Amino acid sequence: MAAPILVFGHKNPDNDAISAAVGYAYLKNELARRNGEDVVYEACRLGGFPPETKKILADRGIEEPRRIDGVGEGDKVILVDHNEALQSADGIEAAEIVEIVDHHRLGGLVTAQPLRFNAMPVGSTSAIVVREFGICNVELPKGLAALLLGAMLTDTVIMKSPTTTDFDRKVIAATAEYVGVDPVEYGMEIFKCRSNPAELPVEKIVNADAKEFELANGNKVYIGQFETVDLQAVLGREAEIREAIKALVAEKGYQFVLFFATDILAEGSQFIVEGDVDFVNDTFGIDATGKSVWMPGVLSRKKQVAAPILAHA
Ligand SMILES: [Mn+2]
Repeated sequence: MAAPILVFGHKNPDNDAISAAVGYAYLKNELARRNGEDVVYEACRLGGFPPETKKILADRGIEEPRRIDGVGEGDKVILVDHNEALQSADGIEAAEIVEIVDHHRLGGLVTAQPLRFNAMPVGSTSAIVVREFGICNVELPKGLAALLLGAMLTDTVIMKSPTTTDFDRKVIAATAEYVGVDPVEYGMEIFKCRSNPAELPVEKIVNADAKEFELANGNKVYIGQFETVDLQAVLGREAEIREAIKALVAEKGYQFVLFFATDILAEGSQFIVEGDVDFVNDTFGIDATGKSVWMPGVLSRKKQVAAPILAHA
């Protein structure tokens, strides 16, 4: 048998990146079996587990996806929850991308071969994956449904994020009913099983959910988000966080690093910026020079943070 087709989400994987990969690999294997195709799909991940993902996988008896660091010539891959080379596996330019399932902006990857590209402007990749089970008429196992539901709830911040669409609300409601849980209660449980920010190493806070982006001028920036039910515990570490992101600016040559802690209960985020702070100040009309700034209503990196930064000339 040929080598497995690798299915993976972005670097510094969040709950959606890993859950969507596990769910989509399962669906593709079921379809391959149905069609008698001699091919295997393997869910992988490009980094450590978020605590909630590890817990749901264990609770539901689902095998943990293997960690890979890079891909290369001859590898066939399916990208989920991203489509930008900067956020993908090292060596992605040499691999063959056979499919993409995503809910982000287009970020510049070029392919040699035609591919299946399933993109929707919705709250999570996992919701697109659940929809595919329905379209393909493949039964979604309850444990996998619980995993994907968890990812739909973390990616939409329990449906509070402005990225949440009617489609997301419908898929979440139907999946929660199928699993037999209340979606809001289940979502709160998931957020609470994240580690206490007072006890985490500062690198984990800064890098847990961070992505690189390239500005129009070719410079790279790093935008990290930490979602929490305990904002004060994160802000108690502000000086350490500032030192850590200052070091990232120096080491990696980022134009700036923007770290923001999102309070999912108060529904807003606290910005901490190092590097070219003026760029961020201008983009948002704020003064984050040497001090952190509260941004009420800001919950989505994609829509409310990265998009305005990338649009800012
Ligand atoms: Mn996502």
